[in-house]
Amino acid sequence: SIKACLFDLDGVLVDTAKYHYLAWKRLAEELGFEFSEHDNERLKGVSRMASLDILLSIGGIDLDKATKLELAERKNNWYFEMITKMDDSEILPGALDFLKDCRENGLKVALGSASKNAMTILNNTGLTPYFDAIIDGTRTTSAKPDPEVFTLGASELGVLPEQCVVFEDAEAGIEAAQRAGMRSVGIGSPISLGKANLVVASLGEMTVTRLQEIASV
Ligand code: G16
Ligand code: MG
Repeated sequence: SIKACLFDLDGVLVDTAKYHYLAWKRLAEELGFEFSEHDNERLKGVSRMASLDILLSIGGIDLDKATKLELAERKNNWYFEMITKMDDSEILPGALDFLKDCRENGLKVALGSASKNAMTILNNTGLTPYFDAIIDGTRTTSAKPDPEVFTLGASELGVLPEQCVVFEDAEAGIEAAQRAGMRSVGIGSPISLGKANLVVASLGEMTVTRLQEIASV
């Protein structure tokens, strides 16, 4: 049976994508090109430096490593300024109730995020106490679709991969879950998340009862 839930952060528990977008857009404008919300879709779930590479390719710009590190730091400073103002009103619909439901039913809960800013976001939204383990971008070396973030989460919780369900809004995250040998629930559109065991529009559609149904597939 299912013993643990592993949650992605951005797009599953909170909508920080809008802040990432504003910060990347500002950087693109300073570099002299436009960066649309449609372009931003390509950055979801992707690490900071990989996001910068995508952004620069959209602008047709080639830069050396040192300049790239400097630009990534500038973007992160703008982003950090925005997330320090976050509070619990920015938790996505249904997320808090489902986290409580998991804990009340004795399930273990872990975070599996690519973000190096995850602790700031969890603390500002008051979500930190709901987690038994927190795996974020400061603790991993390989980005999703590599399974590292979820494999580490399961081992820290003391559960087996087949006892875990991963909640993800990104295709790369669903693939990471599969490569880790875990079941997955996609949050968003069935078109892009078709490989998940179940796709829901938000965590508002999830219950622990529904979770055990996934275990039988
Ligand atoms: C999040 C976002 C990505 C972002 C990445 C790294 O991942 O979805 O857009 O590029 O974290 O964030 P940071 O620059 O804060 O380290 P996740 O895994 O929570 O969806
Ligand atoms: Mg995400």
